[in-house]
Amino acid sequence: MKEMKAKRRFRWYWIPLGLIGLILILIGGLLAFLRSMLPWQNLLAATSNMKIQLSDGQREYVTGGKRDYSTLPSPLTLEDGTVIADTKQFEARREQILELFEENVYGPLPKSGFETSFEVLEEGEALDGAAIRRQIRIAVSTEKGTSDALMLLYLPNNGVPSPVILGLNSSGNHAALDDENIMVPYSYDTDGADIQKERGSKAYRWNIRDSIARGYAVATIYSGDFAPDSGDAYRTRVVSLFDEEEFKAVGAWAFGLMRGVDYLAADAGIDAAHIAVVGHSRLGKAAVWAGANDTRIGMVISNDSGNSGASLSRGNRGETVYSINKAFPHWFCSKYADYGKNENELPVDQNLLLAAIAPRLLYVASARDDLWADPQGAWNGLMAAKEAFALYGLPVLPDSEEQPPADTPLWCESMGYHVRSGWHDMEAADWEFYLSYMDRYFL
Ligand code: GTR
Repeated sequence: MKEMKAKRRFRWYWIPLGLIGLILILIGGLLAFLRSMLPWQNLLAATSNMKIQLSDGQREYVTGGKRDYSTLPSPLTLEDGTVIADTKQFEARREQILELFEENVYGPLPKSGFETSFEVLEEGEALDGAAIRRQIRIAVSTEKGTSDALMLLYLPNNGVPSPVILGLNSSGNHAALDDENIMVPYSYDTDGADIQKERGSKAYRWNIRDSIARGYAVATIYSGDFAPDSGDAYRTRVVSLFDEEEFKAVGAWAFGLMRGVDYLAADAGIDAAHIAVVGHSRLGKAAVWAGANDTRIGMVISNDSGNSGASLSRGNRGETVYSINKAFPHWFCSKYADYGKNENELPVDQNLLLAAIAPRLLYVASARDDLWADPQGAWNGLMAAKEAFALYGLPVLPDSEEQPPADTPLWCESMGYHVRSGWHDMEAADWEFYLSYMDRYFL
């Protein structure tokens, strides 16, 4: 009798059942936690980071429906209702826009109190004689010290000053092309890295061979040489030269791009009137911020720059101001986090930053499956920026609530847009559009 009772008390399947129950509770807890951070629509968009393909219905759920743009600021209408009527007034508005972004999003960008110097460390023929490779040490100094970065530059070997495309990379200069002469960047962590294997591993992202063949120089610098992309490490390089607490990683990358422009504008092999800046994703945010600030940059290319890049914060799709500040507090000034879940209170939105690039050329590119970066929000950002370009008498893209279909670029004399089919990346197909656009409208 006693034995039977003991048997009833314990059954073997209680263990798996208990485990399943525990797992369900944990999953439920995790979902509740995630949901407290982001709406389902945005959470579903995050699956694009794992390259999980959504069905058409799910995609419609993520991207469709009404977006609240009722408080979207306008580039040409000030808060008090004043309408900017000419380009002279817009120049002042542009300054105001840049200040608002310093104050609320990216933090201050140092404009004085430092010196930049250059040293060509290495030079040689490359790509079977089609190019000249130059590697340049860019040093920034203040009274607090010096911080350096290594620029890799390929120029067409054609004896004429070339237009150039400059961008930061996140995988090291040596990943940009399979060329054993490429030096490893100063701050690149070589611990456990197989440099030989990494050489050229991101060549598709930099398109150097093809760009050279088409007459364009390409320059790239490792973003970590200006600010390593993590926690407090972002403070260890160029940021450490300034006392400014709110000089953060995206600001340091934009500052770095501008120091790259300092060099390029002085290199006799470069046509300084035709300097384009490109950036993918987080480095696309930096490219847009640099491009808005630095009028020496003749064309800005945003590749999948997403939230805090070309995509509007209002409307709240994909990545949000809340989630980006939670995940990457070292990217932005601390005040930006106050607008998490509170985008409508932001005195700016990304359309104003795009407008600050006018009348220079602006190209915004998205990828169809990159829902986290909110392609539709980038299109809406461009649409809400274009009045600034029109003010300069430039033709702008026609009004449309819908972005164009995949792989069908829309171009005009002031701006270009395409949505490439595929995932979050910068690929040969993107470059094909960029270079063809540049052939036609930049040169
Ligand atoms: C994501 C981040 C995006 C984007 C991206 C990237 O994790 O949420 O804002 O910057 O990284 O840089 O690839």
